[in-house]
Order: sequence, then C-alpha cells, then structure tokens
Amino acid sequence: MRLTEDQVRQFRTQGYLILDQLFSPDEAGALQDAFEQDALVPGDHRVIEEESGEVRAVYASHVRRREFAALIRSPRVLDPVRQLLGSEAYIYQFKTNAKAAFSGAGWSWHQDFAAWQMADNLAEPRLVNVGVFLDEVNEFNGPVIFCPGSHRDGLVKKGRTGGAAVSEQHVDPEDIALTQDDMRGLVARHGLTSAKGPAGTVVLFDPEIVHGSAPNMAPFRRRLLIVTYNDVDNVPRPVGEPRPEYVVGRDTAPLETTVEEIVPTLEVVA
Ligand code: HL5
Ligand code: SIN
Ligand code: MN
Repeated sequence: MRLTEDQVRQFRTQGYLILDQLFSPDEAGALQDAFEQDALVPGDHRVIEEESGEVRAVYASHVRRREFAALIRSPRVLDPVRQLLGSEAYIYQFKTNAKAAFSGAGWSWHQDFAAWQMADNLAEPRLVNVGVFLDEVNEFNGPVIFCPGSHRDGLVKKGRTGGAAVSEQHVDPEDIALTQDDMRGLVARHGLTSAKGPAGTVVLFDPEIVHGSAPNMAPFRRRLLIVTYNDVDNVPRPVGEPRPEYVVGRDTAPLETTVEEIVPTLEVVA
C-alpha cells in the first residue's frame, strides 16, 4: 500500500488526506461492535462527559481487543504512515472520541503537538494521526473541522491556556485551546474544511494542523477512532513521571504489518 505522489503532496500542503472507505462496511461493523464492548470497560482510560454522563473518549482499545490490534498493524494504514514519516513507527496514542447522538460535546480548537510537547516533552512533531470513521460522518454529527495548511505555521502557542478545569485523565483540547483572535487570523489565511464520509473512511492528519469540532445535535452518533503513530526515533522524554500508559504508549518497538484480518475469514471445515 503506497500513497500516490498527489496524495503525499496533498498531505504535506493541506495537512490532511482523506482515504474514502479504506475499510469495508463489514470491517467498519466489526470495529463498531468491538468498540461497543470495549466502551463498557470502566477505568481511567475511559473519559465520561460531565453533563450527559455519556462516554466522551476511550483510550488504548488496541491493548484489549484483537480487532484494534489488527487495525493498527494493517498494511493499509501502517504502510502510508511509514511512507509519510520516512521511518519506522510505533503507537503513541490510540483513542476513540465518541460523540453520542443529541448530546456529544465538541472539542475546542487546538493543535495536538501543543499537548504532547507540553505534557510529554515530545521533541518533534514527527507523528501521523490516522482517523478511522466508525460511523458515517456528515455535516450534522460533528465532523472534525480542519484549518487546511495551518500545520505549516508551526505551533501557534505553547502550554496551557488556563481557565478550563484540567482533566487528570488526558489533556482535553480545552486546556490548550486557541483563542477567538487566533482563529480569526488563521481562518482568514487558511479557511476551513471538514472531514466527512461513510463509515470505514480514513483521514490522515498532521500533529500541528489546527482542528476542532462542534457538538452533535443529530439523532445519530459519531465515533471517531484516532491512532497516532510516532517515529521510533522521536520518543518522549518526560520531565518527572510519564503520563499513564493508556494515554501515551510505552512500547516503542517498530510495528510490523500483519496478515491478521479485522474480520476473521471463516475456516471451511471439510
Ligand atoms: N487528549 C490528548 C492527550 O494526549 C491530546 C489531544 O486530540 C489530542 C489534544 O492527552
Ligand atoms: C474530535 O473527535 O472531533 C476531535 C478530534 C481531535 O481533537 O483529535
Ligand atoms: Mn486533536
């Protein structure tokens, strides 16, 4: 699996790239079922929305469910990731942002690398985010909105914004949110675009692209899985205690692609 030159150019200039239905409806169905089960497992890796009591995010499902272990090693994602990084890769973070129907809250405007530089003392933005749509994403259920090309300006600001209640489980984008003034300038320069498509669609995006999303007021949910791969030579050097392993992976061995299927093919018994 290799990206074309055009696709690589699009990723480098715009900071994101959509791969329409990279996974089949059957595969998306298997991932939905696996997530449904995994979202029942309580623990600090599961972030609950204060207002609605609904699940906001679930971290590290790839260590609990074989479907997600197969997904992160699938040549359909791992090959393009290594191509874009030009290096071997490991899992920095694995999360699913689940936006419940009618109530799922939004995510403030932010840049991911601002969180990882601040919280993990990560040196370089040598990561690739792979967003996998577990559900169809449309204009109604809170798609991720990108400020295309904004990754090329580098970090707009460093450190916490202040004001927001700080989550102990993860860095909520609210903690590092860009201001209205920041956004006015960025949008005047770059405009906005959103990532939409059927379940099974994948969006690759840069760790410095400015992004966020609105609440979900539609009667259908929007579960977006995001796998963040890091260059194996760019491991974080936290000052003090590292963050929990569910939020920042510690297995930095180069990932190998697998022939394992997300939906196992049935063996025919003679
Ligand atoms: N929640 C992530 C973390 O590492 C950071 C955010 O979208 C990624 C900004 O704690
Ligand atoms: C979202 O799930 O809409 C936001 C994704 C992100 O910030 O990584
Ligand atoms: Mn983000």
